[in-house]
Amino acid sequence: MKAVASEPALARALHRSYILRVSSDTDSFEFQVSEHLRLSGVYWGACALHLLGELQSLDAAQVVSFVRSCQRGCGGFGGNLGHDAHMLYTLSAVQVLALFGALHTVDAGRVMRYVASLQRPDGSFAGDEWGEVDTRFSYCALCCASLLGKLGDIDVAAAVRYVRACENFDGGYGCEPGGESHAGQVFTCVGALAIGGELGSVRSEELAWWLCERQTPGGGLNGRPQKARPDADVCYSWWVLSAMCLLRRDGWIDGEALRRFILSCQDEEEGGIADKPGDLPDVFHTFFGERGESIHGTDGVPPIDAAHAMPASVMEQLRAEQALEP
Ligand code: GRG
Ligand code: ZN
Repeated sequence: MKAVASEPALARALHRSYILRVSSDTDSFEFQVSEHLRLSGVYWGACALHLLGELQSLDAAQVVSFVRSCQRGCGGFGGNLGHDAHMLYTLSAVQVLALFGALHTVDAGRVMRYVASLQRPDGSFAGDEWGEVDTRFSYCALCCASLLGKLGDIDVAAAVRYVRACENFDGGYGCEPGGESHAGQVFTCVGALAIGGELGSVRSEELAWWLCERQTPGGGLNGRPQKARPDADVCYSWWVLSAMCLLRRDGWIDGEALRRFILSCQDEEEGGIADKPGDLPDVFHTFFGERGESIHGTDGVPPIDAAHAMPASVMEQLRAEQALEP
């Protein structure tokens, strides 16, 4: 009898070991080059472990203590110890604390004073005190405020107005008004509008067409049509798919073809998922690759709250706790 080749599957045990290895091997190349964005690395790694049902493999007290030690006097968080506060790392900090059920260990009002201080009169948000404005930061601000149950601390109506001004003729969104549509920015804008309660303002049909045209013949997703070649990258499983889920049109993507592409990017020997087949894996693409796997509940990856970029179970717990607060 002929041997039947086994179906490719998510290498769960290998990915768990990979994440634990790169989180603890402080001499490794990956660890050294990600020094400036450690807090986001902790978020990607912890979320990836959570999706594998392995969050308990991390020392919660140690992680929470590290996150808290990155908080600066202004209330925001830096990417690592002693680094300047930035909106990106403030969101990562809040997400990691939420993941470990430790949001109560920070003064939410203080964090929100930092976030609100970066909102400008036109409703946009700067990333830090140096003033770069981008819809990524609008998303970070709205997501932080929502996770902390403090949307009332920022001007949500103005924030939503600014994001809507970044919509393009193709239904997509850019980093600022007039900026080219890019799947990453589409995620941040649709996520921001979802959190701000204005998902209804998205031109869903046009945008969902634009998003599903990001799927390449190889099954993977790319970020924009203007590329010289249709270069698929695993992280677009997050940016494209999450926006599609929020628009309730994720069925427009060929999930099986996407799954095959993601599985072809995993390192079958050492664990981890890379951006493209044959590249070296990293924690960022491992998390986003697992997310792509969660689309049809394949490989036991649990559902995700697409707007907050968090496991759905964590969001349910958080909302239940917030409902009990006085
Ligand atoms: C909590 C999930 C989460 C996100 C926080 C930082 C952020 C908010 C969102 C980033 C959104 C974004 C702009 C993603 C794009 C990342 C990416 C692959 C950029 C590469 O850009 P190009 O133009 O890529 O080099 P392509 O693939 O188009 O060449
Ligand atoms: Zn990528």
